[in-house]
Amino acid sequence: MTNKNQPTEPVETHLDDDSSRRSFFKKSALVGSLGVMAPTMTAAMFSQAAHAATQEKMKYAVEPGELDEYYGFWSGGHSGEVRILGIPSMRELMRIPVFNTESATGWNITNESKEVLGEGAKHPNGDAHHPHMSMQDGRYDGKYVFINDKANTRVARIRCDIMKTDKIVEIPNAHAIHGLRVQKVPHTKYVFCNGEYEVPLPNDGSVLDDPSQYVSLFNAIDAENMEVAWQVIVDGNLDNTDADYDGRFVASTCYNSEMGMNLGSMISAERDHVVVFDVPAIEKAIAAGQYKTYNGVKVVDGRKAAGTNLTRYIPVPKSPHGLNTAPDGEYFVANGKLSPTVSVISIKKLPDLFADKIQPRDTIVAEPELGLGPLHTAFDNRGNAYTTVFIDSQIVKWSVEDAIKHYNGDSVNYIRQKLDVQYQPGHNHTTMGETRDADGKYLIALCKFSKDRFLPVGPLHAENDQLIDISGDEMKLVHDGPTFAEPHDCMIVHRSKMKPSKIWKRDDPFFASTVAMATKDGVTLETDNKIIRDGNKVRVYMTSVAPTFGMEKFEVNQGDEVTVVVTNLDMIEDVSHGFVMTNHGVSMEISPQQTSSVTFVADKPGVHWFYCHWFCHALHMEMRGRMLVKPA
Ligand code: K7E
Ligand code: CUA
Repeated sequence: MTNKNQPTEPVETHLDDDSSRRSFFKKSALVGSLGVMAPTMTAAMFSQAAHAATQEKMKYAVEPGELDEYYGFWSGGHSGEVRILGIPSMRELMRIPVFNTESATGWNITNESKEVLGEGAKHPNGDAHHPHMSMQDGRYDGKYVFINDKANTRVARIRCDIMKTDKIVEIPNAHAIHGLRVQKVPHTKYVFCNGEYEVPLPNDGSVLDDPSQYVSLFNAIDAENMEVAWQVIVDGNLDNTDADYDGRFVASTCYNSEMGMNLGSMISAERDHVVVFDVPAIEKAIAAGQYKTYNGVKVVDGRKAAGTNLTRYIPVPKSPHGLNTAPDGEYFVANGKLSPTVSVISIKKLPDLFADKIQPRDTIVAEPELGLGPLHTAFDNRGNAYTTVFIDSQIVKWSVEDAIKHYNGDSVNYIRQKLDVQYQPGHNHTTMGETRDADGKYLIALCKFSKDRFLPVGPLHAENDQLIDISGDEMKLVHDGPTFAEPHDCMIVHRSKMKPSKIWKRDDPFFASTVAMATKDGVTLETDNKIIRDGNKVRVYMTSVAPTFGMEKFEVNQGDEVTVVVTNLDMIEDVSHGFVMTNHGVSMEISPQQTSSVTFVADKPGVHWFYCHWFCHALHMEMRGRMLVKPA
């Protein structure tokens, strides 16, 4: 299969070379059409056209000082973080470290972040794919964003008031958590996620090279306490997932029903499947004790051979990928990947499937053919679906209703438009499109390649998040947004749903353990600057008010384990301080009214300056002090 947009031969880019510039400009519809028309245009016509083009562009401009209409939460892929972008400006507003180590905020350096990371603090990496916000009755509630870590089989929760990760759970038994979505209705009690890879259960070394004993697990995590509520053993592996709008069904794609251990065997069968889970039936089975416990988790058997009523398997063309629920709650859409089609599954028919009144294939109500490599589908509020086709490098807009008519023998054309994107889109996402509030305004295409769209920056290229206006009859590409690894997935929430804090509250649970430690030491964090010695452990408590730390020096012995606790007494929004201990690999953020702490060993005798690394004041450079280390 070839790709017309993405030549595979190496291309040398010379910015001053005319031919490459011409091909670059050809990509721009505006310049391209003006270039052709210019000779026959009068000056007046030209200025009118230019004016119209400027007006068109202004529609999407967010002027300096103006605020965006939407928050976009972007998964940072293998950077392990989450980013917040404003939409439509596509400006990056914030980075939220999650599974990575981050030096500006001190993530995986401070004691507070290490407490969140737990055992996972030993993993400096992550692979964050699917960010999804908690919901009430199928609508975003602005409370949490959940995200998976495929690299280390974890799920994290971000608190949307402080925009910090506050819980991370490592999922036992499963291997490589991939697809993740939340329960939409009646509210997000569970976060659902898929173990993508197949391993023995338990994976303790007693079974090794015997794939007949491997399984994949579907997981439900309690969204409040972030513990695994239960797991379901399935046939085949699991890829992506989504939930319905009734609180009963969740569906996942499986691309390796063969349980193959290499590429050839994974793609050998003509059909794989979508597995549908009946959540209340699973809860009932657990309540009735029909489970086995592995590594402390209740596991039920949803394989066909188990003959339970917990799951049903719907065959679909081979190796499906994305699984998306239409916002009207009517359909699950499974995206074909190796098939040019997507399979539309009627959620209304699923109760009959579970009651064995109909066959699995009877739940499929359409199979529109969209192009090469359909991966993910997004929706507007007018009955249209938007599917990324990876190999064709396009977004295909299609009518769900017409696709159903076509499947029933009507010769209607269900394709509304195919739009080139640059290039190779994986996910796409519409504004509010995974909720009942889908508003059909914007679509983001998250493209894995960007060759020739941006200034070259070395062999590792930027990737490309493209903003598409979908409010009219035609999709219009309106913005290119270069991005660092990786434009994986995003979710877009209207700003009216969000209520982030502007400064910390002193009783925030994020630093409650540190407050408890201070209380035990008899220290009042808001007033005291004190050193507590406890054997060779030294706790240094200090305040900070721009531009000074409450302590200009402290003395310890070489080899002491030193914990520095800083409380930022500033009340002024945006006056964050930092704390860096020079030459000790120590840095952390202390935002207004926050307490942060860090522990390190003072292993080098001599004078070591500590300083504030968040610019806070005209005398920020002077915001520093000394640690005096007496030789052992
Ligand atoms: Cu399509 Cu990890 Cu969301 Cu990749 S999965 S694209
Ligand atoms: Cu405090 Cu810079």
